[in-house]
Amino acid sequence: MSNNPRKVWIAISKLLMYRTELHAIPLEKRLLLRFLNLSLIDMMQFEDLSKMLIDLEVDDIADLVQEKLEEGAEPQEILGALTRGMNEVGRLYEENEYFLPELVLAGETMKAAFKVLKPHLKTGDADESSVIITATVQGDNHDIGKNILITMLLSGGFEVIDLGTDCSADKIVQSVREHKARIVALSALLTTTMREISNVNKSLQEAGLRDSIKLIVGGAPLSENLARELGADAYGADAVEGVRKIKDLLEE
Ligand code: B12
Repeated sequence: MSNNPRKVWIAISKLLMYRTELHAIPLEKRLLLRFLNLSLIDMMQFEDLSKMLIDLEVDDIADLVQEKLEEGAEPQEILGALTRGMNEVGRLYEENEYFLPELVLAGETMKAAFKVLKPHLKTGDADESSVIITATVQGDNHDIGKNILITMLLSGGFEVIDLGTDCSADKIVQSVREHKARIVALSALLTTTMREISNVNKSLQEAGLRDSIKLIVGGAPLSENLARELGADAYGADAVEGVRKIKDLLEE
């Protein structure tokens, strides 16, 4: 057994994964689901990257991303493949095939891949430098998507103040005031806490700051309609759309 705590954690997670695979779901359903999903992924580009994420190969994924970049792959395509893998991890979790240890490892695997990809993501130069405040809403600790958005904003020439995860409306209001921000970009991944967005909207109104900022939101459970319903000015389905919409909002 290794003395490296991270390796021990990975080994335990994989053991847990096989244990739950054996008990949780009837074998034939599991095999059919896996066949259908992996077949779909097979038809897409860079399926080896998606599969490596699904298989939680945290130690090897950085090398594969590097290899793809050296072969001339577009960083956006690599990001797309990683996101498809992540979506499949989410589905496996919903189907009780994966559990919390696998979600944690998937997060670590995505972070390892993204570390290599990060310097290659470019969105063009912003002609206007404006402060953007980013945060994940209160009660929510997911930050991988938000951090991708931040990287793309920074590489686009924007100034970003990141308030991290599980962020209260008060902290956001305080930061808008302090930095004279023009954009607040909120991430929400949980249906249970996504309504925090309307709390932030309300707190900004009460502080008399709502008219001076634009509120954009993103995250898996949201949609254009839901975003509007919660009081946002815009919704971004992914980081690329997010950056484009932020540029549009700044021009309004
Ligand atoms: C990794 C992960 C985790 C990791 C998070 C690690 C981290 N540092 O972020 C850990 C293990 C901590 C975790 C914990 C939990 N998770 Co979780 N997690 C995931 C998983 C598998 C992937 C999320 C992710 O990183 N995706 C990849 C990134 C790139 O995508 P993204 O976040 O959607 O971001 C993109 C866009 O949405 C958009 N975007 C995101 N934010 C913003 C913001 C703006 C302004 C804009 C414009 C765009 C934008 O751009 C991004 C890049 O293109 C998802 C499943 C899924 N497919 O989403 C579940 C998922 C979100 N988790 C889920 C759950 C239930 C939990 C837990 C409650 C589990 C538990 N029992 O404890 C806890 C919650 C803890 C908490 N309080 O937050 C559920 C939520 C279900 C629901 N309907 O609410 C999901 C959907 C899994 C599932 N299918 O059931 N999780």
